[in-house]
Amino acid sequence: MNREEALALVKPHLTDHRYTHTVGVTDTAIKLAKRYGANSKQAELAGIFHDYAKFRNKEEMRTLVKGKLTNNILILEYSSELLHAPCGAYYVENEIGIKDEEILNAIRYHTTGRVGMTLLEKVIFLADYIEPGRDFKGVDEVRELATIDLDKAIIQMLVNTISFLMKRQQQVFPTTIETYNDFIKKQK
Ligand code: DGI
Ligand code: FE
Ligand code: FE
Ligand code: FE
Repeated sequence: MNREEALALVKPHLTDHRYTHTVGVTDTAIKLAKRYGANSKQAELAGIFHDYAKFRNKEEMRTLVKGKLTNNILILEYSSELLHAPCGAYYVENEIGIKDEEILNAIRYHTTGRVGMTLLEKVIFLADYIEPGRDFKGVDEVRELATIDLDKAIIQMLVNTISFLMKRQQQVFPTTIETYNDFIKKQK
């Protein structure tokens, strides 16, 4: 599947704003892949499809988690924003037909990360945060770090995200904390 075919498949599932974000993530992921030695074709497809399920019906996704994705059952106790990542991986495999487990994992873990992330997973995780359309507080510092050190950039991204959630007194999913701890441990 080439870029244009993939973009045409994802577009009907997204708003214009989310489609622009998707193209931004894709191009950022390709750049990060080239900089850090990941496969840029995998980065391209993972970027294009990472938010495939962003606007899927939440009840449909909760039912999917309770049925076929019971490994992810804990997310039902947290923000409904977490559903689109594992459910997206499932839909991309079954509706789009992508079978590359590395691409599917990059989609699956793009919101929370996980312990022991692969290079491709890191590339998508970070690209989602720093793509040019993002305007989070502190994003420029992460963009700067991203040119120098992938793991350091991800640590700063996680500090920002976890702090953001905590300042708003929102729940933080345990995997997000575990991901942060895993990166910190590996820095030492
Ligand atoms: O889908 P995007 O908006 O492009 O970005 P994303 O997939 O990283 O989703 C981020 C959303 O998830 C954001 O609104 C914050 C929310 N969220 C809720 N709980 C958690 C969380 N994000 C992380 N990383 N960890 C959480 O525990
Ligand atoms: Fe997302
Ligand atoms: Fe993200
Ligand atoms: Fe995204």
